[in-house]
Formats: sequence, structure tokens, C-alpha cells
Amino acid sequence: MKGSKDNTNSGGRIVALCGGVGGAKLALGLARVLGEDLTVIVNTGDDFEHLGLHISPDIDTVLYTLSGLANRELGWGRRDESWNFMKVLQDLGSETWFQLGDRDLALHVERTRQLKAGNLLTRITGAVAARFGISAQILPVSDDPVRTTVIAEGRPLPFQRYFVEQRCAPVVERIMFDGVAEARPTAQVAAALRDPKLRAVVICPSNPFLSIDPILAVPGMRGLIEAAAVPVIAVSPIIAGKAVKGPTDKIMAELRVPATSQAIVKHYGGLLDGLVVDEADGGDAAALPVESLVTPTLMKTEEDRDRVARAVLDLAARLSARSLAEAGSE
Ligand code: FO1
Repeated sequence: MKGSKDNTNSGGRIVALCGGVGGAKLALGLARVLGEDLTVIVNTGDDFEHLGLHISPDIDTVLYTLSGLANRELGWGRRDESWNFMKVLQDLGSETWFQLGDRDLALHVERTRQLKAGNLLTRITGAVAARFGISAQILPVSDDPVRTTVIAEGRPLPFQRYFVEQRCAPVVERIMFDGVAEARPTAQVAAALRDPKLRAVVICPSNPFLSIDPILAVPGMRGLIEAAAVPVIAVSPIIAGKAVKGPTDKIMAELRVPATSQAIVKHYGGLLDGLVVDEADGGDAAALPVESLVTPTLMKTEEDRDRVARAVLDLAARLSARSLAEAGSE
């Protein structure tokens, strides 16, 4: 965080960077606390073409989670789902490795139709968020295509093939974001990070390698975050050396990155001003090179989500007040 802004006002915008399931839980907590003062910038690297449809899993996880439509058990797709489409697809001998519920399917069909008509993902996402009654702003990081590819055992695997079809079994050697060099943050993303009312950037406890890195790798994103001159706070996706859900700890082991709070801070390369860690990792919080806050970070209930969201906002406010005081004393 360079310099400082007057962030003592209780209002003000929060921008959260978010990927899949774990991140969406914190985004929900922040949305319940902040309402329309929240902007969620979502990873698009998991997007892919399947059965002729454009699927945007991380965007849909955020849309379903913030609208209360999410299937809590699965962590993706909708609750109250039916699977007739998949049954007939099976009868037709088509691809069934990627499950598409009947209600979920309508969103993929409509998104694909609108993209083919020339509408941008940002506008389509905003229209769906409004129809789902979501007051937070939900923004794909870019309208340019970025596709996460996992290099595993010498072979390039498209992300969903790795994550769903191969169930994250292959040993990861490298993670690439195809197209990212040519991608740019959208005008809406840039505007949110330049909002004079911006008071903090939050990195949700999504997988740093698979969900947050493809957001930060979009040229210009780091610059926008650093120029915002507000606290950047992350919630660690690791609790006591293990990921809450998903392949984060497996990938860290395969990439030879220790599953510790220090490694998370180091991974974000100087971007962080603060880290929220679980009580299980409270021991090494004091040794971190950034400000930390220790609180139970496992988000099972609504209260958990709200508590972690408030912890993030408290840490941001504390850092802002301190940098204001330092600026005042200069
Ligand atoms: N994940 C699975 O493990 N199996 C699936 O069949 C599956 C289907 C699916 C359909 C729509 C959607 O938005 C997400 C879906 N996911 C599925 C989850 C998805 O692969 C992950 O949410 C992200 O790509 C990683 O965060």
C-alpha cells in the first residue's frame, strides 16, 4: 500500500478478488455486510466451451452464492436441481463428465446466445446479477479470453479436464493462463479500483494458483491495485497446512510451496498489507511480514461468513488509520 487515503468513513467501496467455492463464501459475507458498496472481481480462467456452450464456472458460483441459489453440498451449480438433460445426454452417448443441471443449463444457453449476439461477458453477468437480485457489482476481470491450462506430467490439460474429469489427480508442474498477455482489465474493473470511495481490496480465500493468479496476471491489474493506495487484505486459504476444500494444498506440495501463511504472503509478492489467518495458524501470525488478524476462518454458517468479512474490514480499517496517522506525523 503506497501512501494512504482517508478511509475512516464507514461507507466506501470494497473490491474483492474471487474465484471458486471458498472465495464465494467470503464474497457472500462481504455482500451481506456491504450490499452495493461491494464489487467482486471474478476469475474467468476456468471458463471453457462444452457441448457448444460457453461455461463460466467461477462467475456462476458467485452469482448462485450471492443470490442464495447455490447448491451448498456440491459447492457448484444450483440447489433444487433436476438432471433430465444429463440423463438424455447419457442415452445419446454424449459427454457426461461435466454435470449440467436443468436449471443451470438455462444460464449457459442464454449466456452463449448473448455472447454469439456480440454482448460482452461483463454486461451479460451484470444483467444476470440484477435478475438474481444481487446488489453487489459482479465483474469478470476481463472480457478478453483467458484460459487456465495445467501442465501435468508433461501434458497440457485444459482446466476443467484437470479439475473435474481427472479430479485433480495429475501432478501439476506448471499453470499457464493462455491469452492473458493479450487480455486487459475491463473498464468497469479499472473504474472500481480507481473509485475515490475505495477503502480496501480483499483477496478471498480462493486457490491462489488457480483462481487468484489468473486475475492478477491480467496486465494492468497489479498496477491498478497498487495505485489504489488502499490496504490489500487476504484471507488465507490454508488452515493448519491443509486447504479447506479443493486442490490448493496438493498443488502447493507439487509446486514445492510450503502450505503456510508465510508462503501465502510471499506468493502474492509484496501486494499484501494484511492477512487474516485461522486460530490454528495463530502461532506464526506474529512473525509474518504483514499485519495479521487471527480468527476462526472456516466458513460453515452464515455467521461464520459475516464474522470473517467483518474481520477483514476491521483489519483494513486498522491499517488505514495507522497509515493516516503515519502520514500525519511525517
Ligand atoms: N465440478 C465438478 O467437480 N464436477 C462437475 O460436474 C461440475 C459441473 C459444473 C457445472 C457448472 C459449473 O458452474 C461448475 C461445475 N463444476 C463442477 C465446478 C467447477 O468445475 C469449479 O467450480 C470451478 O471451475 C473451480 O472453482
